[in-house]
Amino acid sequence: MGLKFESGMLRSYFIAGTQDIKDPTKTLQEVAKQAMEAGITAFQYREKGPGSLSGEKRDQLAADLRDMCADYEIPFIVDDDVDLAIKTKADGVHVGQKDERVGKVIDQVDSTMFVGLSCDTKEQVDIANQTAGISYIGSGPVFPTGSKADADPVIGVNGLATLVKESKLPVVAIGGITEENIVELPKTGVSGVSVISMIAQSDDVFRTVQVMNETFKK
Ligand code: TZP
Ligand code: MG
Repeated sequence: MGLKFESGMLRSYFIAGTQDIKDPTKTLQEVAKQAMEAGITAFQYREKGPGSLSGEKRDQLAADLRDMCADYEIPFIVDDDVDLAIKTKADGVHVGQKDERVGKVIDQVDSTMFVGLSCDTKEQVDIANQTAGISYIGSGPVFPTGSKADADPVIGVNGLATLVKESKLPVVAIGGITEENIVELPKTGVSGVSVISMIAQSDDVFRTVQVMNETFKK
């Protein structure tokens, strides 16, 4: 526990909650374990939107996923819930611009927990550059996404490249990334990609993770 942040963790970053597993024959634990076995470099637990769990069920699932990440020595990151992050001794917590203010989150967590922030404008990146305690930025949606109902407008590959240039922090791309369009992303300077459906709905998780890791080879 308490893995120290490094930008290599952003290479193949899988984000998911129960709502993202659409195949009724699979569980999130099964898909997450396959993804870890295949070599994802980070996992974010994001239980949000229609079909998501709450209360005791969510807490138990978070604890299970936390343990799994520890076994595979990859960071367990909690989306937008500082209390859950603290309770599960998460390695990191990720917040968006509409979530709890990032300054407050940085104050609440101890220095061993890293903080990620979503930024999709130059102004937001500038503020992140000046805020001590942020480890990385997530930028997007790069392409149209079906996984977030309230997603901001698409920024495109050029928009992403502009934000990377502006950022002093490592950037991970998010939103609508597929095995086809991922090839467009290394040239933007991002450290890697964060994906929901590309893995959660993959017909071959091993192949998918391999594509991610090959695209962002060390
Ligand atoms: N934030 C911006 S886009 C997005 C989030 C959480 C959803 C990404 O999901 P997908 O399936 O990889 O497009
Ligand atoms: Mg959020």
